[in-house]
Amino acid sequence: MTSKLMAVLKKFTVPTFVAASWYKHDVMELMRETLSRGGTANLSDAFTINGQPGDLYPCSKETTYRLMVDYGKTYLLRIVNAAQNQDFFFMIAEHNVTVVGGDASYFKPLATPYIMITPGQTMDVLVTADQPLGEYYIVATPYFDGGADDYDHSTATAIFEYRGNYTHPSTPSFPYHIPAYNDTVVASLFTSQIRSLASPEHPVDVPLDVTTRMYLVVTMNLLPCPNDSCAGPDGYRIAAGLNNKTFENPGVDILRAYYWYIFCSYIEFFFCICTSLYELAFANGLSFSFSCIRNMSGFYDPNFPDQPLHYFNFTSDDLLSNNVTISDPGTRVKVLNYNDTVEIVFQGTNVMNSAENHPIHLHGYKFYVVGRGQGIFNNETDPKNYNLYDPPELNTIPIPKDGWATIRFKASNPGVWFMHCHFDRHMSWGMETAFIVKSGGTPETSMKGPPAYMPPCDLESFLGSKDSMLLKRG
Ligand SMILES: [Cu+2]
Repeated sequence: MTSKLMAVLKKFTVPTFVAASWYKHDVMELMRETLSRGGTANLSDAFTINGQPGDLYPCSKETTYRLMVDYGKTYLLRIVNAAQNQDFFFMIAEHNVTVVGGDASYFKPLATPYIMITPGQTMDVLVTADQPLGEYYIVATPYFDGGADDYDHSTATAIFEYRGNYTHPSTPSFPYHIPAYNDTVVASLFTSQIRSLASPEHPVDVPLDVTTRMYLVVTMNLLPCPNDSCAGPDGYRIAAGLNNKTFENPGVDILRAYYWYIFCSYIEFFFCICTSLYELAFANGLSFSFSCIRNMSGFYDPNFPDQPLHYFNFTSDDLLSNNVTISDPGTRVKVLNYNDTVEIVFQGTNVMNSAENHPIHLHGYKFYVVGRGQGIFNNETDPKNYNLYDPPELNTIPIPKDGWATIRFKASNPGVWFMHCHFDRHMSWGMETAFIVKSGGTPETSMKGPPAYMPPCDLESFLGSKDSMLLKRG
């Protein structure tokens, strides 16, 4: 089966379907406004497939994307969800697809009438043009399992069009079995059926001896706002977090700060510090202070917690009090040793009645998803059901609404790696952290240096050019 599958995959160029969000206004301006007000995010005005909203919108019928196909042939399609805040059911009317890969990993072939794909995920599917000659809609339609009715209800379409002599319909066939927009059962069923090939050619390498265990509680949160003037509940600022820690973007990116910390020569490093302090003092008329050294070298804290400070009934409908909603902002990272074997249990919550699935994405790695389930993770019984035989190897995994998911990976890629919810609004509100994976002691196991075009170790790059006190002084 495996070699046949590979032969099929190699035969085709890959038509790609990128589902995305579309806004009438400048999306960056909308985001800036949302963050300054502290309230909810704007909804998109449309979804698109390959840049076109499709026939269900009154603006793009002439330019709706069409995939021309020949009867009897099998096509490999690559589906990408690049939407900002929206999961999709993706389907082709009257055609099943066979999912064979995702996130650049092979899967056991899975025949299905629909896929559920979250922001950040990619999936590779085979589809055979075996229906009567005609035109069939391809749809990307929202899957939304949140409590509030605050999602873009529209559906993007493309067309799967057979070549040949036939009378083209005035309207292509539409999928008649689209799951309900909030059907958590079918969405979860699809995700839970994905398996690695686990073949001799493509074996799995699941870490079995875990050295680092983390239990991360995924929450929506609130932060106090001066004079209760924000647009969130009761004048608070809407935030989000992992283990009640809301990630704050540092003034200098963590990778650069970390690299300078370990690689800059001492002379160069102290030259930077001294120059910075001199210039700062000059700019502000301040006296030299050793506390500046600590602040300037402290762009992040290596104290991201492995577990929440407080355990509570994470999926309760009564999680509205400040002791569970208010989070603790900061730039905290988790430091791993080279080749640590890491297990993370992500626990979904219903804090502020905001339970929904969260597509968690890790940079720099693929991980094995060894378990998923509903409710609160039980650390005695649930691990007994882990799939260590053929778990999917992914880089993005939807954490089920009011449920949990467990991933494992080996920290064999040294560097600084972001991990975040792939709903942009949640990421903007702080639902993320970063891993610093230390080098392994040899050139082959060490983080590479910055590219030649990186700015040198000077004051502006140290402080961040826009926030540089020097520029303000000028
Ligand atoms: Cu999220």
